[in-house]
Amino acid sequence: GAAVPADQKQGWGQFLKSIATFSGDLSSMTAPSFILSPVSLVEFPAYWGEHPSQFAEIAKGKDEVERMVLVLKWFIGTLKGQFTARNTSMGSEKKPLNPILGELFLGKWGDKDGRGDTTLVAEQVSHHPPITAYHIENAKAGVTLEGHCAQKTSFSGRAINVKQVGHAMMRVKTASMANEELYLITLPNLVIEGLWYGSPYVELTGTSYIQSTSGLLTTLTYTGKGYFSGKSHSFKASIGAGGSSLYNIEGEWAGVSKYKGKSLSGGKDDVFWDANTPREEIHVDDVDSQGDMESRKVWKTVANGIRTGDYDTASRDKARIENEQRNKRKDEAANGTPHQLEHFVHVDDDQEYRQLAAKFGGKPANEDAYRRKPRVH
Ligand code: 0T9
Repeated sequence: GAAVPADQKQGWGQFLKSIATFSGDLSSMTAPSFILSPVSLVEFPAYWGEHPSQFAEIAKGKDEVERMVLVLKWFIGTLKGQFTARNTSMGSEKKPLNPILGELFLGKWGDKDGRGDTTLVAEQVSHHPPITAYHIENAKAGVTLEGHCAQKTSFSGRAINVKQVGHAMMRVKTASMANEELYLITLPNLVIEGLWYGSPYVELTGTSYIQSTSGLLTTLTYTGKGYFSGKSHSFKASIGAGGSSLYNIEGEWAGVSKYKGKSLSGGKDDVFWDANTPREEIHVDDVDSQGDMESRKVWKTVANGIRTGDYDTASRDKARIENEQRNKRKDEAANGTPHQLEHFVHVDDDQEYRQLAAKFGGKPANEDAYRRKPRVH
């Protein structure tokens, strides 16, 4: 295919072969330069916040049913960014930079029309395997999202199958609500296709859930081209209570989706979400005023090399960073001073996850979590 530069065809073939025989952590593999992204995986949690108005709006739902519909709308609204943004900005899915332990991505979406500020704190809480923890908050609205993400990958011969490990928990609490509502959000599986042509893209598969302490459950199923819908990037969602469905939505998560039948406003077959709604980019400090662990500061030289085609400089600085990291870990082991997380605390058995999983028969029954450390005001 035309996507692989002539001088990298051999390297790309070798890379695919090594994926086939390699099990586990793809992020640590060396890939041909044409497929490298200058962006670290620690930045990815920002996709959850790129529709800050929809995030804040969740709190405006007048009851638990409206709030669940709004949580689903916000969730669907994030998918186009999460899974097609690299294709749009760089022509294909690309291999992100593998974050170092403790790497940070900090930023915010400013207030607009009184919706309040939305802040993001993301931290690489494990390097091997790679795990990113994140916390997104709109304090004014009373909406918080906290979660972590890791991936388990396998190769099918044609595509890379990615199982997302981890979950997200959304908290909603407004003055008019007696209790905080929790929404346990599980994550869909991915298939990375288009590998043989050197132009990878993501398709979503399987099922994911949004499970609320209110008793409401949303079930999402994802399909691609050639499946029953015939269209890529498709989904169906059903919001239900105790086995009966209240609202059904279907369509394309990177395009338009509609209610099937009754909609929240009382209409019929109304548009649910139009993914052409512009995403709002997060605001991040200038690299030069960032702290030493902040992602764009850490990777400044590498990212610049990748962007300008100076791959020698990029790989030299990447080797320097990796070397420094190895020495750091050695020193920590020798001194008995293990790395400390800056913004998160690891919990082995997340009680909130356990309760919600039990309520809905969710699997697994328990999971670990990373919780934002209490802040001193
Ligand atoms: C959480 C998201 C995740 C991270 C990425 C699989 C992947 C790393 C994880 C799951 C976000 O909320 C959503 C979107 C895209 C996912 C990435 C797509 C991808 O290809 C990478 C993997 C590790 C690779 O880089 C595979 C090798 C590469 C040659 C394919 C482009």
